[in-house]
Amino acid sequence: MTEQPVMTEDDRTRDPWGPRTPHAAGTAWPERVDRHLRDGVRAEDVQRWVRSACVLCSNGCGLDIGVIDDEIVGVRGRADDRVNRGRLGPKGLYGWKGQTRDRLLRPLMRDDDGHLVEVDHETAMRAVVERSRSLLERRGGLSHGFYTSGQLMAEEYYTLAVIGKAGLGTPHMDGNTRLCTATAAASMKESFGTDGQPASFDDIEHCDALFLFGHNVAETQTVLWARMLDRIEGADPPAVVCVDPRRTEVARRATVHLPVRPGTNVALVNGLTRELIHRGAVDDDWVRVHTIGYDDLAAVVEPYDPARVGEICGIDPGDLRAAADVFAQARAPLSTVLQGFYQSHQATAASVGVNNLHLLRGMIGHPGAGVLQMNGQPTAQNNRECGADGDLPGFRNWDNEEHVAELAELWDVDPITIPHWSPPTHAMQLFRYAEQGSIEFLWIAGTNPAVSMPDLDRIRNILSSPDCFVVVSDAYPTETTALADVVFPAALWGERTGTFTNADRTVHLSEKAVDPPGEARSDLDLWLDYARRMDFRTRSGRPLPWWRTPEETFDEWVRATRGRPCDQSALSYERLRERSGIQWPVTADAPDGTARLYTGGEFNTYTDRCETYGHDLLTGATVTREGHRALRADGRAVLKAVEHTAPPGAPDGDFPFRLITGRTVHHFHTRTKTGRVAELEAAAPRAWVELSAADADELGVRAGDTVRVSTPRGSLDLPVRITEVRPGTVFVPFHYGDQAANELTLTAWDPVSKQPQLKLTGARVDVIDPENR
Ligand SMILES: Nc1nc2c(c(=O)[nH]1)N[C@H]1C(S)=C(S)[C@@H](COP(=O)(O)OP(=O)(O)OC[C@H]3O[C@@H](n4cnc5c(=O)[nH]c(N)nc54)[C@H](O)[C@@H]3O)O[C@H]1N2
Ligand SMILES: Nc1nc2c(c(=O)[nH]1)N[C@H]1C(S)=C(S)[C@@H](COP(=O)(O)OP(=O)(O)OC[C@H]3O[C@@H](n4cnc5c(=O)[nH]c(N)nc54)[C@H](O)[C@@H]3O)O[C@H]1N2
Ligand code: SF4
Ligand SMILES: [Mo]
Repeated sequence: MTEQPVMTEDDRTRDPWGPRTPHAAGTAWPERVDRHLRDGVRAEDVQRWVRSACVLCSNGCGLDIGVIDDEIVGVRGRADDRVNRGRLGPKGLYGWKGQTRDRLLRPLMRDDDGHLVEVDHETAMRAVVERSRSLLERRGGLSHGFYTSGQLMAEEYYTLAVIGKAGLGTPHMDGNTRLCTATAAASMKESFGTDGQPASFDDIEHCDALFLFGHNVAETQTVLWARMLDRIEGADPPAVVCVDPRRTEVARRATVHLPVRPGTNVALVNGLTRELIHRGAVDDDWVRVHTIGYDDLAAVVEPYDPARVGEICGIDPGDLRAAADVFAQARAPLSTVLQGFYQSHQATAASVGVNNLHLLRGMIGHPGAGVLQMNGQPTAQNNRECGADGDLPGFRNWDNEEHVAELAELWDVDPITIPHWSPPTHAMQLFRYAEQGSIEFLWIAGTNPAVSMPDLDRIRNILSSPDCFVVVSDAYPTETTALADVVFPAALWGERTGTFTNADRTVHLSEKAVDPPGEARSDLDLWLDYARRMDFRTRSGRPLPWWRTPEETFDEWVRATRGRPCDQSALSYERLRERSGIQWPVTADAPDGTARLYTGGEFNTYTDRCETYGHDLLTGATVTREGHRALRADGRAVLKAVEHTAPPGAPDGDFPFRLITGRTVHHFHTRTKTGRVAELEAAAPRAWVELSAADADELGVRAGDTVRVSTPRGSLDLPVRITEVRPGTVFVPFHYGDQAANELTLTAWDPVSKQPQLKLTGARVDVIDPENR
């Protein structure tokens, strides 16, 4: 192999994707190594390069952390990594710099006057355990709730799942993954029987059509977009179809852009499905052998002719036909789906609709053809696999007694301890229980709900209520730690060892590079310490959990996956040190991992194997075990569709605009890291609102003017940017705690995945008289 040039000095904040390495269909993606070191540090000064992967999005780019004297001084992409072949984007290159500023160094506890004051770990943990014990005695496990993250490590989620389910016996446990990728999981469970990404990023090299449904990949997974661009600019480029109300960078490079009216995705996918059927593009033989539900599906979509879809979605019917032509003719279509679909009122139905398109053509499980129901956060997949989002570990079905019994056996506890009498509590319900007083102990780790949850005024009230004891572990002071009763300083990425899994099932090991600052501890250590003091025990009297180190925890976790769709039983830290990124399943038969699922057209829909018995996509009503058995899916994928319905909180006379919210390339979420990095902060220091030129004209405002954006929940004064957003729609980034988009959003969610509707609120825009500002 020839040595690849190392790209160092380019300013990746201005050129997020870096230079092109175009290549032809079916050929390997070339390497290009990106590196960034602290000012004044030369590569040869670095004493150690420590194996890791980036934790600033679900792409999971492999990288090495450069260390001098117990300090992180830079990062370098790993050329041998299957995900990025050396590349890093702006967050990956610069994000680590935020880890060295303003860290929480000691635990905090609220004193009698209501102030948060520094205490030692012993005092803080003793207070937590006392409160937890007394509640457990008085009220039982149901008084406890846990709200975590998509940014911790597999070892941490699994340990928490065991503590919550086998120690406390509470079903009140969820992640911010509910706001993020609950719909990815839900849509795959409905169609294929279990969670688990069918496709591989390698499919980008093989596809001849790329469909991006509500996914602004150019800004949110910059390295994945670089990979797509290298196909788009190479020989035999794929056709690109973009579904997004804004003319994003993806839309600019698309063959067809469908700028749908927010909240109408189901009408769109129904229209595309009908077009496939009417074009005779359905692979009848494949559908007959490998799916169920075709007749009902065809009946539901039939009324969605291009004219009607054009009207509902506000798009040109000719563009819908053009997009359908691309899908109908593709030899290997690859689709990605993300928040434009997930954070809406019919999220699961719309995302299942994309699965349907692939199933109808048998375009799944072979090179280039497949679906990526994307993740967003770097470790969202682990939260789902390990069961810290309420699901049972290993994609087990809470409604299946045998699955519960397997876990009881594994953990050596009575099956009755493991909550399985009702569906796990989803995040929005968890906060509702805290609001109503039934949850009196809430442990929050690795998330900042006082900025990221909808309807913030309500969330702040819940967190600051004296009736709920709130424990928060975070690395920085945040809007959420400010409302806590106890705060633990957390060790961050690079300061502890653990594993995480990206959006195409690739597991990486991230090794500890430096010590955490002050008294910061990993979430694993915090939860193990809590469990020891609570003295949870197995049936035979062994401490529960009985493991101590990250590696021991990982070995226990992979044991829990044996025989399940996410089987990682042949994976170990040792293997992960040999190879940069391995895709599960990893078994004795497939020790190097598995590129694609469902290659033989057999799905996880057997009643004894599936993760859910399914739902009515319209109402969310659950299907029973008997109902599922009667369907006789038995390894066949499930086709299902529903009518488009009007979204709650849609525009009306007082609030005529459609407000959508989302991301910008330079910041990650609530900016606790990226807001502390000079390069990224300078690139996007404050919030704004995007208006179309037509709406700006109508309102009589110019770029830079301040307008007031109001909804029934609140209002924000924001400077205007004029962009190519669809007229009638306005966009606000959600990153800024001091001007939080979630002051404006509503409490509403998809009936199946329970993912909140963060992408649509009726809003008004008023010009602020400069005199009265
Ligand atoms: N720079 C950056 N990258 C990130 C993150 C970050 O904070 N910053 N976060 C990571 C995480 S956790 C996630 S979940 C991902 C999210 O990644 P994306 O889903 O790509 O990001 P969003 O900006 O939330 O939403 C995507 C697009 O949905 C469009 N949209 C809004 N409403 C609708 C609709 O009704 N229909 C359709 N079809 N589209 C609509 C928006 O215009 C927007 O361009 O990004 C990950 N990567
Ligand atoms: N309006 C609107 N709202 C949204 C969205 C949207 O598009 N629009 N997107 C939603 C989505 S997809 C997501 S993913 C969420 C993200 O929302 P959040 O998860 O609330 O956002 P983050 O800023 O990533 O918060 C993570 C917190 O964990 C801390 N942290 C990082 N690593 C660790 C660790 O190892 N241990 C501990 N204990 N703490 C750590 C960080 O400092 C930070 O405070 O926002 C959701 N909210
Ligand atoms: S694409 Fe995602 S994982 Fe890769 S460097 Fe950027 S933020 Fe990190
Ligand atoms: Mo997310």
